[in-house]
Amino acid sequence: MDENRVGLPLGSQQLERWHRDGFLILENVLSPQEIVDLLGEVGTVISQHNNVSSHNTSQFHGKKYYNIHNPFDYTEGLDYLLDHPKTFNVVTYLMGPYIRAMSCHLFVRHPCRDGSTNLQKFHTDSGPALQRILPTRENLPLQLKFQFFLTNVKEDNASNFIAIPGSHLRRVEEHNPYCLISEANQYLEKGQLPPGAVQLKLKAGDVLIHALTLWHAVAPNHSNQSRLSISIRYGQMWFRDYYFAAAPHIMARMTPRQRRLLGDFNGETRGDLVYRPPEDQVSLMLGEKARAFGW
Ligand SMILES: O=C(O)CCC(=O)C(=O)O
Ligand SMILES: [Fe+2]
Repeated sequence: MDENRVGLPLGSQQLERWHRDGFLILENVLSPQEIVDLLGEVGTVISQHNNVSSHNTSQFHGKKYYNIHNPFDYTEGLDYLLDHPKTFNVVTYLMGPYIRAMSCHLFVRHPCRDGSTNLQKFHTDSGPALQRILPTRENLPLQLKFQFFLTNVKEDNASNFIAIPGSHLRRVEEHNPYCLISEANQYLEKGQLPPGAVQLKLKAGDVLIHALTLWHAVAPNHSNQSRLSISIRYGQMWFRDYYFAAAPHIMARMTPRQRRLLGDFNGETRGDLVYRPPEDQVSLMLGEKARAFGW
């Protein structure tokens, strides 16, 4: 298929890398002005969330590395990331139209020398059962995370996302309720990286996509800059949300597509099944791309 003619959002080499590695970096997604604006919004979120521990993960992850839940509660300036014109085509191309946004998190990674939190250990996302459901090329992904980087990560040990390329297809042999992977973490305990692990380098404005079964960890941050990024997790629509029931006043300000992504069917399910969305689901999510994307 001529992907330029039909406007497919990923080229065949990118798609190949995605399937092979379990992650993909989309470069220069955000414009310089968007980065400035989003950093301003992030400042608002950090100050307004006021360190209330039920609004972040600092009780589990510590004061240096934590995730702020649901930043839409503090500003409307991030709403558009849900269906950002440059990423949403990729989301729907990979996942299809029957999806929802399951979470939005602000990841705060301050300078920090030690490596003791679970985030810094190799893990998979989304729990021990999904750890045992490996993706295939033919199947739609169950979930994907899109992470918008707002600061540069150009050196090693600057809070890099560490990935083991191809590990999304590898079965984890043990059961750990936090999905920690001891066969990889034993290297970290010796101050080493496991074989094949890479500390990813990204620029502010790049977006990292990764599969939930990718073995990944976060490097310590020996730089003098906090690493800031915003993560949106998409799942097939029968998945649950993560800390993420958007309040009615937040839904009210959003577009119909953003509301639908947050699980609002406007009372119009087809039949009596909660996961069967209204007739316009495909056109709302894919618009004129529906046929080219195979729907
Ligand atoms: O900070 C990152 O880049 C990744 C965080 C992470 O792995 C997680 O929240 O599960
Ligand atoms: Fe993770």
